[in-house]
Amino acid sequence: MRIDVLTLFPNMFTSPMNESMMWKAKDRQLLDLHLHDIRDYSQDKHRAVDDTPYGGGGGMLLRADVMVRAVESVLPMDEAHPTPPVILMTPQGRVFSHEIARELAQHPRLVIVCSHYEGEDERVRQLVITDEISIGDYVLTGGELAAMVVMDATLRHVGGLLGAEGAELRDSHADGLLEGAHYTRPVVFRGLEVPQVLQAGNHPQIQAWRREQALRRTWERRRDLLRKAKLTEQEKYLLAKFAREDAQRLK
Ligand code: 6GU
Repeated sequence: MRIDVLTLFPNMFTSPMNESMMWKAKDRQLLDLHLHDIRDYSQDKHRAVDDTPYGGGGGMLLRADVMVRAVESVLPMDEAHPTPPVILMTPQGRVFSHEIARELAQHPRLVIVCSHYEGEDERVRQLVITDEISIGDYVLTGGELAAMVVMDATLRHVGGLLGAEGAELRDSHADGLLEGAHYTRPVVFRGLEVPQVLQAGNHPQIQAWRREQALRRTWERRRDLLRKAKLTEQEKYLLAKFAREDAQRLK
């Protein structure tokens, strides 16, 4: 996948993108990352990229001419190449999720625009932006960290990045549930023992136990996720049991 990132702070990406998974993605040629400094597209003698808003109110906005020139410079201009999604990172976007990461991973190219200051001239959206993404309900000083979150989560779904085949299918959120507990050696640590069922090595029993643990953890921490999860009759029965246990504790 080719990703072009437009940013005022390209250096913010160098260390994170050269470690761990992102480094692996580049090493395996699953990621072809191009960083572009928005300032290079200013034609102003002071390399200015922002200006004051019409109507006052304070703050500075990224200028439409600079931003549109920057985006158009990275878009393929021939018929043979379809226009990639041009994603603006902004707290006003749709909230990023596992599903959106999978959706983005289907594209051979993405263009990611990092917003800054108090935002951008609305005509940037109207002219070149095709999608807007937020990573949650809080405000960051710029879109760079959010862009890295989106790239990391997306690249995990691009073929061959994950070590164990299909590890992304076992992830928290892949089936709508959180993951349960995991253990490695030693069998007893500070008096805490690995559950018997895992030690015994009966795989159908282990599968059933893991599913119940995932269900229990989701019930305890993120009950909102259970409404969307696909559950068997047996699992719905377990949820009813958890609810009864909660009710017992309240008595
Ligand atoms: Cl994408 N940008 C900024 N500036 N703040 C955010 C965000 C993005 N997502 C959540 N907060």
